[in-house]
Amino acid sequence: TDLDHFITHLPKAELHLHIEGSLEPELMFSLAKRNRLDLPFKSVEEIRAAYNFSNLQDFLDIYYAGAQALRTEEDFRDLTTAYFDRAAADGVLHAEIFFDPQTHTDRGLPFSVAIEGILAGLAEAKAKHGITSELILCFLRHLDEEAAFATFRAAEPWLNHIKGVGLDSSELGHPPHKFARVFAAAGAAGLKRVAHAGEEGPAAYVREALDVLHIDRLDHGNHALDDDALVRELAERQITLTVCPLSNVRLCVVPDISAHPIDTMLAKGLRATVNSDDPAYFGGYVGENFKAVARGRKLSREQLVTLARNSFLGAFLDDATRQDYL
Ligand code: ES4
Ligand code: ZN
Repeated sequence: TDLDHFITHLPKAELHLHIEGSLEPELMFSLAKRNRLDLPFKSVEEIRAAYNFSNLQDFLDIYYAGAQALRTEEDFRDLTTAYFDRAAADGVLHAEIFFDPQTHTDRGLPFSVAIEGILAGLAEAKAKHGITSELILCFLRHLDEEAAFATFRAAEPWLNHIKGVGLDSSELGHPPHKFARVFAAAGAAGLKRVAHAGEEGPAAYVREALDVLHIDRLDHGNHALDDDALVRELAERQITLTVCPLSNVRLCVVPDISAHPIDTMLAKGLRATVNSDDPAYFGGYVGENFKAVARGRKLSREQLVTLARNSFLGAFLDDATRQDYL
């Protein structure tokens, strides 16, 4: 349709994408075969049938299990190039992607395997599609602060290739302040700081992410809407929110797409963006996320342009490159 064409060709940046969450069942199967692993599933259909979540933890259990198929640098490179092929088809010009090193180092892979494979994929995507990218290292918040520090130390040889740090995994019970010191160390090392907050957690976690972690960008932020003073501050400071509509539906953060607050966020002056989170698990890449909210919330072309433009305003680009994209 005309709307689909408009969305596909809208230049956009993706700012919230877990590379491990782009592992499609087909690739999971072929990696398992290549690595001679036994998967707990007999078919691609069986895998997809298991993707029936009702909350974040149900999803995370399956997401961490799926990541076990990733064993070699080549696996991480293939994962990354597959994502960028999809992104290119969706009109993505720039992507800032998350990776979860602890998911891999905790099962014995060296830190180098994941990052070197991903970096090879990023270089290939630039050569093949011209897509620029940045890498954001996420700490798993269900693990302790010392584990996060150990991960930060392991990343040291690659800090020139890492734009920022993030915070993901199980939100409830793991408030941002748990990682205050490692975020301070990352800031002192010149890294950007982002954090998942207000996905399942309360507005108070968003407040902490701002005041204690000193985040440069907010991942999700849905529950910030419960606190008017917080919304006013986010709007005043033009903090970018990386919103993930299909993820929100699949993890029951919102009841259905017609109830998604994306346009409410814009109306309140928030710098909201549309992103795909874990597209292999949630039913669509960034273009599908745009289409879902465009139809579900009857968004105007102007609102769609604002959302796409916000992605470049919120990207960690230098001023000259940002101007080129805008
Ligand atoms: C995630 Cl949707 C979501 N939330 C928190 N942590 C995550 N890791 C991967 N996807
Ligand atoms: Zn996420």
